[in-house]
Amino acid sequence: MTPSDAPDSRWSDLDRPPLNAAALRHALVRPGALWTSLEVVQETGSTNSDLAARAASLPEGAVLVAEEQTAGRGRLDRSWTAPSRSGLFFSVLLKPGPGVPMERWGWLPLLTGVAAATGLSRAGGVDTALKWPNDLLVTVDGEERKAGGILAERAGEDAVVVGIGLNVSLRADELPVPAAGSLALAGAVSTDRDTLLRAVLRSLEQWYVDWREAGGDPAASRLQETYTAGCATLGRSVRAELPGDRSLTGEAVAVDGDGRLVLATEEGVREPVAAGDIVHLRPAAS
Ligand code: BT5
Repeated sequence: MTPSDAPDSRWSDLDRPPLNAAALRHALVRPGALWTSLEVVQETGSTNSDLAARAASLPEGAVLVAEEQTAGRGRLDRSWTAPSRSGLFFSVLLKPGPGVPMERWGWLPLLTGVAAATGLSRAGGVDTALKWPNDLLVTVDGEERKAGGILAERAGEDAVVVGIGLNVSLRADELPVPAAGSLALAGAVSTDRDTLLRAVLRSLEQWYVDWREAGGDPAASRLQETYTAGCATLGRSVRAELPGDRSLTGEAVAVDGDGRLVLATEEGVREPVAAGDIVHLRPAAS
């Protein structure tokens, strides 16, 4: 092996420079801003777990970023894996407060998806689509691939920790599962992680503050329509794998006011799905 392709050589890191925590802090953490602190750690198990453990003692707006996670988590005890510095792995602490009724907190993962997609298209020059509820898709060689995932978890009475994992420079031979993709593989114009993280956090701040000011109303904050416009699941024939080993097949026709995916089944019934995994059965019409 030559030094440049030896995975553990220091030369291999030239393609994957570390994040610049001081510059990120300078750009994002200011008086009056949502973001109140930003910490970058070299390695941890899971940024969601770390932030959840500190949720009671930290103010809203804490951001924790890891260069590498050794026990990154997805939903339902699944894992999120990616090589060191190959992407962005971070969590934010949000405390929507009494102005947002708790039944609307379910919009937070969807809001985060909209914010990430908007930020990435602006800063990365890459088009991402949302797969309900929480995946960010990119197109690689004409195929939809998962380049990002979102995990929102309650932390005590008043807080939610939202974690984002995003594949930035992952190469084809590094993909953890065949359905994965990365911004680089999708032809992003920028794969600079500082730039991308700044853009995603700025966008998240804007969407979250507007949504909170609207009392969490997904229509008034235009969240519902923006999610709908960016959602690759809508208009598709899908299978919803539901809790308890049940499944439901139909056409995804809407995302309702509670953030649920509404399926029109063959029996002509409209069934809202609140939680579950969605399998896209047919490719998008376009
Ligand atoms: C998710 O779960 O997609 C949410 C992932 C959230 C990860 C972030 S990283 C920062 C923060 N700290 C954490 O510990 N977690 C959050 P889910 O929809 O359950 O999808 C998990 C599935 O995605 C796995 O079972 C794999 O099939 C697949 N997967 C794992 N790693 C992947 C990757 N790097 N790229 C694409 N797919 C991946």
